[in-house]
Amino acid sequence: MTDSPVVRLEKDGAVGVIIVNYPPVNALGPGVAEGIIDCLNQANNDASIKAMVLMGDGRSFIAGADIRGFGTNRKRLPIGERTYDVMDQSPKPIVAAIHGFALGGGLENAMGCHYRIAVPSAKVGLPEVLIGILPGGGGTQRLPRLAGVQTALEMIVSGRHVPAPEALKLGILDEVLPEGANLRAAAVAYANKIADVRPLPRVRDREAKANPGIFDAMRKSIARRARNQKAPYNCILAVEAATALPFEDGMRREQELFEELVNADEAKALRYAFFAEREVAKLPDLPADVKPRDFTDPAVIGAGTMGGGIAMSFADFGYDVKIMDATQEGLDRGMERIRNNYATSVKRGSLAQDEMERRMARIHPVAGYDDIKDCDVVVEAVFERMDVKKPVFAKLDEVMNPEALLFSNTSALDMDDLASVTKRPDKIAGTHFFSPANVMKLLEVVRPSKASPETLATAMAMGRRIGKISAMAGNTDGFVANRSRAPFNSEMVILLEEGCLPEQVDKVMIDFGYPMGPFAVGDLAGLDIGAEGRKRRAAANPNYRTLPIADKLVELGRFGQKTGAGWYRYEKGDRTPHPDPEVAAIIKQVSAEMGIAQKTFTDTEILRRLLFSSVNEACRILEEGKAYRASDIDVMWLHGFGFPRYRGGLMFWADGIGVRDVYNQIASWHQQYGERWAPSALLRRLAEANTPFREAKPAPFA
Ligand code: 3H9
Repeated sequence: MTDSPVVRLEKDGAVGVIIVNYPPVNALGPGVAEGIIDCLNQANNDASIKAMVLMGDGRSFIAGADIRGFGTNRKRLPIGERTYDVMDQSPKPIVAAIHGFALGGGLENAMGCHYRIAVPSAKVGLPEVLIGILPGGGGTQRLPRLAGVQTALEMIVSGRHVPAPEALKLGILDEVLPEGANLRAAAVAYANKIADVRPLPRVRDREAKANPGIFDAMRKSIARRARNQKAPYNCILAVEAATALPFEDGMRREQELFEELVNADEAKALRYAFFAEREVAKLPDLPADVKPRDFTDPAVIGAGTMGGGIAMSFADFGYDVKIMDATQEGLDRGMERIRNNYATSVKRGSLAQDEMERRMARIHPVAGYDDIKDCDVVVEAVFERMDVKKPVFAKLDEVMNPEALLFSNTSALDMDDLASVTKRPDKIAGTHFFSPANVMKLLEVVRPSKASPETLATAMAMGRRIGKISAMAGNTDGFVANRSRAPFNSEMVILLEEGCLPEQVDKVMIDFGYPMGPFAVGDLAGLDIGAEGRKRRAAANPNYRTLPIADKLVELGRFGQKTGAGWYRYEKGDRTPHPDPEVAAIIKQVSAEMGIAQKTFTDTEILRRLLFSSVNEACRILEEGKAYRASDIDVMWLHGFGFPRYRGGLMFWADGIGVRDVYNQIASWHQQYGERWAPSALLRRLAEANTPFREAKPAPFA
């Protein structure tokens, strides 16, 4: 029997098997809900069918509503006529048979069924909050009834994916099949077994009871991370409604709270971020048939902070990884640091002790090049200076299997120059991890001119295999992430020259949504590091805008947290930044010496001075063909710099202001401040045509 192109009904004895087929992940795209309803009705009208199974073809059960449909005019079925309503009315039992993912509308449909079984690798969840909405298909009313209010609250507010074995314990699933079982056969057998059970166990008929204090406690616990956002709070209100209202009224309340969110800026930005993160994996100018190479035996050179973090990333995702250092002492210290980092996670409760031991056992310290010569990929993470990296690459080229890929964790050096010391420039790329490398999600893959498509595809895939979001960047000074951020870093210090204080700028950026202010971040990273880069750039470019206040702090030995003083002062053993009158005095003195007039700034001015400078640089990066898309730069800002996700990213945020307003402001600052604010040619063109940044056509990748 074939009914709709995206959902079909097949008969298996007395069981009607309803199969969703909407590749790649069975989102509830056009026609899917209608198709399910149609099949349910047919099966209920067929006297030879005693029970039904709902399942998905291909990779997944149902991954949720079709996110592309939100914010469009696509009509939803009204309450009372949805799949869940038809399931509730069904006189015959329905079994959800889950593999892959049952997320959002997928889990909501599964909870509309009378029974739920799954394969062990399946995951279930209500991740709507992550795209700025709430479960709008009864999830906020059914999950508290099925799994208890506290569990539902935690799952809906976090949006986390719950593995099947845990979902079984939480009461969301009725059975998890043994490894390797045939899901369809097991589901049909299950349906036959329960075909005559009456009354039918409907989730809606259960009660959701909770201590009312848990809702305020949840609001309090998310206050910091959910600031400026509405969706997490509406999620809490909707679950609260499940405990206070009869089911039908709760459904209406859920709908009202959903409608408040779905077209708001927060949801638009989060949807944009979701698709930008998928787009960034696509490399449009590589041959379509290029395949990443499989790798099994990675090595990391350099056991410093970055090398250790990179080795941890491999170990965290199941790889055995070798790590070496120039000296035994460096290697011992590096292994000690890795152990301490894991131990901190164990102490915090985010890692189990036995898992820590398993991960430690995957990191193999080795004495020299001979021990890594058979590895298939190497990530070099030695000191960030060309004269240190070049001999390492020359040596690697000499000892490694000629097929091995050699990657460099550099944050700024010329990858073509580095590749030139080897006889395999086609097998070399940059892999720029962000610090701490085992925590930060961004991996910038830097593309030297001779890298082969396979090398680039493998570097991108390597990042994804170790839990990173890989983004391709051109081989330009600072690559894409740091280059687009550099003007922001200068502008924040220039603001001080004109009358701001570090704590004032930090407050504006925290209010905007950053987890920390940029001056506090500078203190964490170390002010001496930025000073090195400035010296190098000033030597290369006579027009380079120096930052005398920052240089003065470094001159005074104020390197940040590690010296107890930087932009802020720190008490011994405490990382809390305290505004420092000494810094205010230095700022005043240096500004006076520079003869710069002092003024006061509004929060909006501070925000725009920082971010517009970077928008302009991002346009230059695009016009030079150093990035594929504006949205790739947004992904880099989200995962490299902690830009607030609910604002979409740097360029999406700028689009919210409007390309013409951004251009006019930059042009006016160009008049006032000179060349550093010269608008890029691409920005001017976009403003003339009123084309949004996210639709900018960059030059071909160079
Ligand atoms: C919801 O359900 C609301 C309800 O309460 C009802 C309200 C009325 N829609 O990520 P991948 C695409 S809200 C549209 O690379 P993976 C994705 O863009 C929804 N498209 O695969 C990509 O396309 P392309 C709640 C979707 O294996 C392709 O599928 N559900 C959707 O790494 C492959 O995706 C969610 O929030 C979708 N729902 O991860 C789940 N899902 O190839 C969102 C995927 O053109 N999805 N696509 O780039 C995910 O988290 C992951 O995609 C998933 C698979 C874990 C399922």
